[in-house]
Amino acid sequence: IPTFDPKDPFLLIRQLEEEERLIAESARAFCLKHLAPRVKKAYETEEADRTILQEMGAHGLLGVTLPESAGGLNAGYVAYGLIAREVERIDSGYRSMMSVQSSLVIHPIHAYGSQAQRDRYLPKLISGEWVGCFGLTEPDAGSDPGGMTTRAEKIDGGYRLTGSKTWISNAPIADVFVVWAKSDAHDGKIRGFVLERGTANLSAPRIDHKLSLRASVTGEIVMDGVEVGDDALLPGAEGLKGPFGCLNRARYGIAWGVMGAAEACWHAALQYGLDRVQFGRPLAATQLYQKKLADMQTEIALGLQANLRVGRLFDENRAAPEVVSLIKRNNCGKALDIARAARDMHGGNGISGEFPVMRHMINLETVNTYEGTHDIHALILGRAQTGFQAFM
Ligand code: TGC
Ligand code: FAD
Repeated sequence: IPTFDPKDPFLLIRQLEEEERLIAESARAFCLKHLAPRVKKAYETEEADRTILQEMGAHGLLGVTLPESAGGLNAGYVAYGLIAREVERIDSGYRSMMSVQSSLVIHPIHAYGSQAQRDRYLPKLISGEWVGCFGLTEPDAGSDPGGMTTRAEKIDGGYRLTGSKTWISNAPIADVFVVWAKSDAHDGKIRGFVLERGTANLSAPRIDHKLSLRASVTGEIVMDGVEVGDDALLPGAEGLKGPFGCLNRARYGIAWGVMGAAEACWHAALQYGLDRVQFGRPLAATQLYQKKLADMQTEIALGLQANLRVGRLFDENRAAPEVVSLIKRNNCGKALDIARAARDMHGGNGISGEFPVMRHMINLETVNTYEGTHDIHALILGRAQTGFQAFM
């Protein structure tokens, strides 16, 4: 009889290419050495450490899908997803820092940028020397980014940008800002611009009092008439397709990442149940506890298998945005359920920062919301089935 691996029911590991396995192992070793020791304090003190991106860069974890000629590893999207899973196994905030840098800043500059923009920004972003951020959301335009009011007005030799972005990961520590604005010179269409820290009238104040994702810093981007040259425009993207092309990749990475957080919660709950004795026997020997573990194991195995399939589709250029919505939505929702159950299974200890479960649970509230909320992805999938657009 074939043997069952309870931690890897579908033998995911054997479905990976050798290079993918090596990248995942290397990412796991990196995370255990560089991220795990600092996460508890970072979360408590709400300190995002930009040197993390430098360490990730030195370890080859940024921009991995880019060709080697552009400074990447020419690795596929499965490898990218496996890295996200390992990083988020430690903390969603660290995965956030990484996926913004790779999918939302490096990717658009590579895919939509001029050669001069690639030459200027990519080496320093891939090494992690420069930190990037991605400004789409505004105070009055979240789920509906087409309602943005940030404007790029044409001036002699460049553009003047006016508006504000909010809830922007990495913004307060960013050197490079990829921002999206409606451009008067392009019939009011949405265009991307690359701004640099230190430009006059550009600021990025920090958003304080976050109760979630505290190991990653979030801020605003305030553009009070920021003047940039023509060379700040990303030439290769027009309309919402530009930012969404980036979001497809980041959402896919999130689908893997949240399974890492869920696995961390599941494994913690399993260990806790084996160690903790009540009524004269380990909690893990009770039926209810085992049912919860079985549910976790099942949802994680299914979620990871779906991720692998979509990753392969990505590499064949066949991953439709809707299939990315499906795994982003489902995996975030399941991970949140798993984290909540794991928190409960730890009893009173579950609310302590000495255990990772409540931190993951609270982080996952953000991950379920950003990059398209759970319900927005339902509407994307509903539209694809019915042909009816139900957003408004
Ligand atoms: P809609 O009419 O559907 O589309 C407008 C144009 O965009 C194209 N498009 C896409 N292209 C590529 N990929 C996709 N996923 C695309 N979705 C749409 C579409 O083909 C169309 O093109 P064209 O040529 O016809 O103009 O646009 P809509 O305004 O009705 O959109 C509705 C909706 C709900 C789908 C969309 O706005 C949406 O997804 N809202 C969610 C917003 C969101 O995800 N924001 C994320 C902000 S960034 C972030 O959260 C980063 S957190 C990072 C971290 O810390 O990890
Ligand atoms: P809203 O759009 O106001 O939604 C509020 C509620 O209404 C949600 O439940 C939503 O599902 C529901 N809703 C909205 N529209 C409909 C509808 N038509 N039908 C039914 N229900 C609806 N953005 C960036 O651009 N860059 C970043 O780096 C970034 N990082 C973030 C980091 C953090 C920590 C957080 C919390 C957010 C970040 N975001 C970022 C913003 C994020 O993408 C938005 O918060 C998200 O898209 C939701 O927008 P909103 O907050 O305006 O909520």
